[in-house]
Amino acid sequence: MKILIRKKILLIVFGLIFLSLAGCDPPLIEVEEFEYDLNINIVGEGTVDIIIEVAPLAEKYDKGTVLIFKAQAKEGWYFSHWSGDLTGNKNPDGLAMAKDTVITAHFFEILNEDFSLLTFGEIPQGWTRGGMNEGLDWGVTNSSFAGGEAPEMRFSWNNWEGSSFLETPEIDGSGLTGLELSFKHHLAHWGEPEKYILGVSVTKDGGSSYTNFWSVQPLGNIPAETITLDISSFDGETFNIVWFFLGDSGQIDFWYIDDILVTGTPNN
Ligand SMILES: [Ca+2]
Repeated sequence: MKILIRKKILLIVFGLIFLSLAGCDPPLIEVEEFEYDLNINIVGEGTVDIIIEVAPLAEKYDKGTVLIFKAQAKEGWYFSHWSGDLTGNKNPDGLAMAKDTVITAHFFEILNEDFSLLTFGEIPQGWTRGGMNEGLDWGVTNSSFAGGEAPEMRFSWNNWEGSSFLETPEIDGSGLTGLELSFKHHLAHWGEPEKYILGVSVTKDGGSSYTNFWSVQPLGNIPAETITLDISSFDGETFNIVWFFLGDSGQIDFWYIDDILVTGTPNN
């Protein structure tokens, strides 16, 4: 959003008031009013409402006009802070117009991954994959079996026995409480029951230790479903989330995952 009000100096001349006194110079009074540019920039996704405290909403902001800015994050996004002529993280916050003014509202996501804009076999930037076959059995594919919109993430069968994982970048949970993870998934099973485990774990020490939040030892196919997990034990922490396969990869066909979302509530 960008609001541009052209700076203008109004020179109002009151003059030529002729009094009845012949021969007097006419009195000249100059009144200057300043009107300033206001530019609002957005980083991330959200909007900024402007509330004017002492003047009606107008096209131009006079010197001294008090403006209150209210940042409103789009769903799944969070307000972080102001920068420019307004700083800090108070919301709403305001200032009195005293010069051309530029403010930036910063919004952030915790984690919101729908795997869009990726091509076959890729993983999102900053994510990692590893384990058996160097994790190359994980990759984006142009389908929607997990219940989201194509493309989606897919773990494919192979003929090794062991473990393989897909891991998010570091997620910054500082200043957040009530963290929750949700994702869609669908399992296309292949062979014998109970030959492998699918799971989700979280680590805050770079993989030295993991906390398991969900796992299943499938007996057969799992229809598309959404899994929601309370991961609030990681409130305020910096952490990575890991999806893992453990067991005989010849017994699975494909595991599809989509629409991974982490939400929480800001402390301030
Ligand atoms: Ca998707």
